[in-house]
Amino acid sequence: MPVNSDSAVILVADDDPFIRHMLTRYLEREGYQVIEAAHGEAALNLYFYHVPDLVLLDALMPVVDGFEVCRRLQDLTQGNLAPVLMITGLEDEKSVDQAFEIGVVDYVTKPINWAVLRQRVRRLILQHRLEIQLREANYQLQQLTMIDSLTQVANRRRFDEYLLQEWGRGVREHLSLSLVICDIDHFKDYNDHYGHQAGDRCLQEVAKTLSQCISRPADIVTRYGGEEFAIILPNTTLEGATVISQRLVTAVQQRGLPHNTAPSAIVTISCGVANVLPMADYLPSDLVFTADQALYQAKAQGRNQYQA
Ligand code: GH3
Ligand code: MG
Ligand code: MG
Ligand code: MG
Repeated sequence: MPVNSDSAVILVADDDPFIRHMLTRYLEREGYQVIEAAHGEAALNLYFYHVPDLVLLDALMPVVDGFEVCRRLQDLTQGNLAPVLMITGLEDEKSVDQAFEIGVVDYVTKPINWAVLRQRVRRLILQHRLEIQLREANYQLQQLTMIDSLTQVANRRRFDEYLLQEWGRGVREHLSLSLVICDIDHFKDYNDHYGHQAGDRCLQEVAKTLSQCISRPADIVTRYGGEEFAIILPNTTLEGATVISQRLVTAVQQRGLPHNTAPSAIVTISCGVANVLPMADYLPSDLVFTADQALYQAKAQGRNQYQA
């Protein structure tokens, strides 16, 4: 039974037109889609054009042989190469060792035993697809560990990771980095008055409102702590960060969530803004400290505002 005729694509590279034709006919009858390459260079180009599920690679071809094709594909795909099945007349120990060392996952010998070929092709494609699914699932899981389950914005773990990453980029590329820390005003009173569940809903609303205020793909809103959100703004000047901070303060105020025990009777936030040109001998925590100091100022000067 073929793996699945819907989409499995096999790249067949062989300089012998007769063998190539036989392979193609056989594999197409098995339900696969086949792309033919008559030499190594063509195989390299076609690989990136079609991104096949499997490569059937002749070992001996003029100019760029199968070993070299595999080596270059490994380099260019950085470990994401589709399985390569080598078809070879060479069965000496050195050739076999060399094939496996450069990342060929299996081989069949000429003259071709068609039943063996069919089974190997089937198994390799199934394995490859499972690996892709696993990789995708792992990626999704990895993403989940970076999201705050209550507010759906990035969590503290992601904050730490992203700040470090962008700090490093700032050092290398001499880009300034801004950070805004937002804290909900009188939030303890909010919980005391409306209850903890309403408090949670308020956090969700504020997170959503803050997220709507940022537009660059590199900017991220994170839940830094209980009722504190930190916004990382890579490659952003202090002026840029203050513009965004004002937008954040205004947006939450205009959202108009009732807060009867607060002086303004609505939910508001205070923000502290900081900006640095990252240096190898400073620490990202210095930026957090500066933003925190500014936040303290914003609270001291009456809340519902930002300070830099
Ligand atoms: P200020 O204006 O100075 O920021 O006053 P505040 O009351 O907001 O500050 P404080 O730090 O005293 O209180 C923060 C409150 O946030 C206390 C805590 O109960 C609440 N909080 C923290 N995390 C959560 C959460 O996940 N859900 C809810 N409902 N409340 C939370
Ligand atoms: Mg050949
Ligand atoms: Mg707080
Ligand atoms: Mg607060």
